[in-house]
Amino acid sequence: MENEINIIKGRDPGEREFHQAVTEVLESIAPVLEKNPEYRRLKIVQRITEPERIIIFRVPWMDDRGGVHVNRGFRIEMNSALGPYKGGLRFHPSVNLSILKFLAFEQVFKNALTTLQMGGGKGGSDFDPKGKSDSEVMRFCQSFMAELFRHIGPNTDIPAGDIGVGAREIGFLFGMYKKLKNEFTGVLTGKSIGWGGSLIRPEATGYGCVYFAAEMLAEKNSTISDKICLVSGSGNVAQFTSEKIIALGGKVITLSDSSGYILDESGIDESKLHFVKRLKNVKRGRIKEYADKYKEAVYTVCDHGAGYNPLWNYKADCAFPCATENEINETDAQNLINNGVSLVCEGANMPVMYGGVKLFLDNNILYGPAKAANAGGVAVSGLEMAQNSMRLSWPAEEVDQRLKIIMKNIHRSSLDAARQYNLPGNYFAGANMAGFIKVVEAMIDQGLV
Ligand code: NDP
Ligand code: 2IT
Repeated sequence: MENEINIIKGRDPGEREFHQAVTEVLESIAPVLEKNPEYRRLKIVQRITEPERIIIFRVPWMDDRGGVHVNRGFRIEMNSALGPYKGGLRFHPSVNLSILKFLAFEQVFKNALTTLQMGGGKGGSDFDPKGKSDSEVMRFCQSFMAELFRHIGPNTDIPAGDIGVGAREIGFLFGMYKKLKNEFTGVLTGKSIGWGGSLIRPEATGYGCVYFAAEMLAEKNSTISDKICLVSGSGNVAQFTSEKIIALGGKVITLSDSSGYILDESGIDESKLHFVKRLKNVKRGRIKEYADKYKEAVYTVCDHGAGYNPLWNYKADCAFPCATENEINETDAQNLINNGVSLVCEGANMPVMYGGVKLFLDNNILYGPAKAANAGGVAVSGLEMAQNSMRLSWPAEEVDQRLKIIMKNIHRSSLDAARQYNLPGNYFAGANMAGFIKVVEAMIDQGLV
């Protein structure tokens, strides 16, 4: 296995995040390869780590003062064994090929776990929507879609949102696709409810993450009720993770953005969360403003050079990292353990570094890995596609019920796979194995393509 990983690293040196994701998956599915020698003969590892297609393109756009800008657009079409490529678009200055390849790779197995018919993909741009006017964002989205439209379609590749891409961006992208293709189809998910979106899609990643945490706790005869929870981020996933924790009787005491975090030991209740939603989704302000408004909260500026994040260093029961990748290093993981945290459930993609993952597993922390725990978002995207195909919309209760069942099934299949390979309670290995086997069996059925 080490040899295979080294070949992948040597082929694309410098793709740090991609190598990290590949190493985590390949190390945990090693027992599956041992048991199935034909996977090696068929070069499954080499095939599954090589994207089916990568599209990179220029995105020129004009700001409100007439200044010209050029960004880079990407779409990684990773694997279509289980269905059309499916996965989000990220607009953030840090976006590069390595980050999108890691996200696309993870998406393949995540989508497999949902049991819906979706392959895996990811895309985006190094465009920074922060501080841009609505018209600048619109012009950027239109230019981005002016190239992307020829590569996607409702049966080919169906993008959605991720960091920096929410309902506003999906609307502008959809409008341009429709104009260019002269077709009103379900080519994007995360659309607004009035024109083809699904109820519960905005909530789905966060709600699903908490449903997954509740399943893990139920295994230990426990519930979310009265649990003190650390949540990072303050975007889509953090907001709805917090909303569901609060609804189930838990207490959320932190939220963050890339500038800093707030600690509110009295608990972020429904009305404070409503303030955060307006602050982040309408005003597009900073989390610091929470502490300006609520005097019981303390704001701490993020110190990137500190080597640890103090947000993860408070007495708590549960942690829900919902901001971005690699936000919990080994020191943070040890701090969480020392503070009595017994459950870590990932709303973000790959928020815990591999050293931290190993610490959680060694210390019997209930650890819900991203590809299982945050699969609720893409699962409801799959349900949005189903509703679009039928030209029908299901009521919120129905979508939520289906989401709950899907999260329950992902929890079960991860546990079952782990038990089958003598790793009881190891959701990390279990989710990787269950997702991997499903994709590989489909690849084998479909021949060498
Ligand atoms: P949003 O853009 O809505 O929110 C992102 C949040 O994370 C913001 O609070 C942002 O702060 C913070 N953040 C982003 N980048 C960094 C960084 N480099 N350092 C510190 N903080 C950062 O995105 P989402 O909530 O949609 O996504 C959050 C995570 O969840 C990502 O890992 C995403 O891949 C994952 N995810 C999202 C799904 C979805 O359906 N949206 C589905 C499954 C996973 P700031 O405002 O300062 O940038
Ligand atoms: O990481 C993810 O699963 C997402 N950003 C959601 C993808 C989707 O297609 O809904």
